[in-house]
Amino acid sequence: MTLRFDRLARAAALAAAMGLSAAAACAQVSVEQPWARATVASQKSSGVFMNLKATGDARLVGVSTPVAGVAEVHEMRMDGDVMRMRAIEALPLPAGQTVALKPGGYHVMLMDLKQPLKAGDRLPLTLRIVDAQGKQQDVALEVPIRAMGSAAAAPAHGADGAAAGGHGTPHKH
Ligand SMILES: [Cu+2]
Repeated sequence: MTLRFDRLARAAALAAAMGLSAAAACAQVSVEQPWARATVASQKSSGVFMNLKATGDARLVGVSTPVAGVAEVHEMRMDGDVMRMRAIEALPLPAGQTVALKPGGYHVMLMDLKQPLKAGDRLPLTLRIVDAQGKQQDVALEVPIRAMGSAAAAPAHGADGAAAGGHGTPHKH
């Protein structure tokens, strides 16, 4: 009788644990304030920025958009006095924490743009998220395109818009 009760209790505990892990596998990722930097005609690259928050531990492992030949997640870091950026395999999204993609920090890099990004338009962007259980989900966004990151960063007459602002450092991979 004792043994049987014990088994039942274990079964209940197991069910609870499975319930919990099932909930964790559905980690929801919320995307706030996404925006993409508008480009001028000759410009072939730009950045997309947003705040990401996952309900459970997850990672951003990829991005894609039909408007660019290449879309990558980049980080920026100081290398001596030079700010450099490079592609990263995955951006960790710890549970409950807001991870900011912003000029001068992590960002989505669009290269080989097939058309200029016009302020006021939107661009489709898909985020590929993998949670701690390895479950993959795609989050589709319509990202507003804006002319600038902030008023201070706006070039008055941008022969090359990329030359101004936090994202303007030369691209070095
Ligand atoms: Cu970049």
